[in-house]
Amino acid sequence: MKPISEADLIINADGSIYHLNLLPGDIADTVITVGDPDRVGEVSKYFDSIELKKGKREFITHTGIIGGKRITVLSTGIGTDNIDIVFNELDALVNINFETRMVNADLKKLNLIRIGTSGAIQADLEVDSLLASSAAFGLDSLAGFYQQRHTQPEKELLAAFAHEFKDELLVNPYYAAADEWLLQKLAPGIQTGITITAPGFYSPQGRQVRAVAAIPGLMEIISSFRYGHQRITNLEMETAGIYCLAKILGHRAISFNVILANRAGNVFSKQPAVVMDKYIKHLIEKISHIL
Ligand code: R1P
Repeated sequence: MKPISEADLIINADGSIYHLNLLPGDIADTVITVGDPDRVGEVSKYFDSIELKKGKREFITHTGIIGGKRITVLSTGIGTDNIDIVFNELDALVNINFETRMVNADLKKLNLIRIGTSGAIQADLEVDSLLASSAAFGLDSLAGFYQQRHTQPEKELLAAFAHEFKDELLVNPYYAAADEWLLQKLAPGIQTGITITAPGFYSPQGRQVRAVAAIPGLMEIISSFRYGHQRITNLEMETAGIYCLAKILGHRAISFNVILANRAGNVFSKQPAVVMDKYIKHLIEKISHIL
């Protein structure tokens, strides 16, 4: 094995990783990711103590202790292009020796837990409820740049999904599932479903403002899709990239979605900040007790 080059793995002059601005050792083995940089403090306010606050661009990190457990919370910003940066750099921080630029012999498995917001597409999913993504379809192109191996059942599920679009979908959707262990530990009692990760907020999620949609039937196609007992429950912009890269890099990941909108009923939460705070408190208590 050769050392990873200085151009492929950029380390800043102070020894920190290029975008996240973090040193190896700055992150805990359990990392909560949030989209909004302002949400980082909304999570870390529940820590008993905070040992580190760092940031660069939209990537704000706090590491601290809650109930004797070390936890990091980090903002990713919006979209799977940011997930590409965050997940590769988090992995490098724990699995690459920055002195030798060699991959460590013993690879670390991080627990990566997204606490995000999302819109439901099924009428029976209540606004202000919490959903854990059992799996996700990615309509973005991130997975196309990695050697992601779909199993035969996954290939069949993807083919059935793509078939619904006739020839209208100009991207190759991909599929990735949540970590089973994290689902069992953290998601009992929480509704689950397949999430769609879109490469945008407006037309890629079926919204019509002024720009004319290329796939006018997008919402109908995804909400009526059924595969056995499985259905698509919600739309957001990171989960498929998170599940795909976590699997490729050997980490555990789960994505929790606070349902702020119901697109079927055209309803949006009246109290998004209050609801988010409730679920942050609930999840952080669970994480600190169980993991
Ligand atoms: C869009 O408004 C953003 O909100 C959702 C989407 O995935 C996208 O990032 O998640 P966050 O609230 O975690 O950012």
